[in-house]
Amino acid sequence: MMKRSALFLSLLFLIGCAPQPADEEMTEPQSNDGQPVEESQSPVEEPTEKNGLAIGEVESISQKLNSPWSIAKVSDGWLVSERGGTISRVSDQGTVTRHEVDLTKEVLEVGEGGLLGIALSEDFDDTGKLFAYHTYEASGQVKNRVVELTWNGERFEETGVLIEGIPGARFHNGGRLLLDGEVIWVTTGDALVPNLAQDETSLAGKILRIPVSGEGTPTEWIYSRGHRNPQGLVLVGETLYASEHGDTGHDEVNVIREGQNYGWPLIEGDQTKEGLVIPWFEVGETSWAPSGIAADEEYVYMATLRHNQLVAINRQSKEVTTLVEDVGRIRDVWLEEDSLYFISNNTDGRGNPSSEDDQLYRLTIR
Ligand SMILES: [Ca+2]
Repeated sequence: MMKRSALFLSLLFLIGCAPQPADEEMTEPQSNDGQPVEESQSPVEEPTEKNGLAIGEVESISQKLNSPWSIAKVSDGWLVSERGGTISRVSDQGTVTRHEVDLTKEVLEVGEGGLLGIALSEDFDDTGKLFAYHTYEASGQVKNRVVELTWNGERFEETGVLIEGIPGARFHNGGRLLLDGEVIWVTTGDALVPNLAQDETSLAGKILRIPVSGEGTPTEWIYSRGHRNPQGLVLVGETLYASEHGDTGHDEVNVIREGQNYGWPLIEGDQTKEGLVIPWFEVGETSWAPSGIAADEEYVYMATLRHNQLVAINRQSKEVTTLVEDVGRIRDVWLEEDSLYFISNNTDGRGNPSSEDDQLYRLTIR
């Protein structure tokens, strides 16, 4: 990992100077050199102490995932959503079994859209119930919806619809889900129409809080507005964090509170304007394209796409610690006991995949 630092810094410089056509897009070759990961051949090393974290070696758990987007732990392994419309079950031993999802509306895999976030009910192992966010086409327009799925032992079937008609586009579809008891949090993108993020009658550019019962109307579920393309969500204690892509650099992590306006497109990054909330954290001039996030008492852990890193942001000092920087783009992260689990995202046309990509990895941090 250390040997690549110089290369990585020069790449960062190149990326920083290049035009930035789409938030997640890579404009230069990545530090990922296309070779299979070789941890298994390395001797076991002592963890590296860094800013209070004991960082172990990155371990590849499973390989050959197809454009994975979100991960969720189940009792005997993992569920991984894949953009084309499948959900892969990954066993604790790393065996991948890919399953179709029976939907009443077809998944539209376009640009950044497709089958995106999944969120499992707490009793998933008994009921097989989960929620999923996916892009679809309606009357020639790109839209997004959140559906309830049930695992029937062989496939995932749509067993309910929570919300439909969320504005979509080739880019900026949002798509992260977070289930917390009887409510589900949903991030939506501005669907490439920035002003919709300020429009209180539009579901675009919002964070929604939807009762699982479906009670209420969609506009009543708008919890916060002024978001460009939020891609990560995590609740730690009472604090809800969301990661979000800036226009050119200035990606944000916000602490989300009810009724607040997070500024897009009126302000970006640390610009200020009365009545608008400035980010809890922003990345500066160079795009990171943050995606999934996880958190504990001390850190927010964040997967990044353009930045090709998994980072830990100290919740007090906001100091950033690089945890992983040599697997290419990273889409999602999950914290489980002493380990972070995360997925690369090199197979969706924007990365530089190895023959084993995409992969689910594990990193011990304690
Ligand atoms: Ca903002």
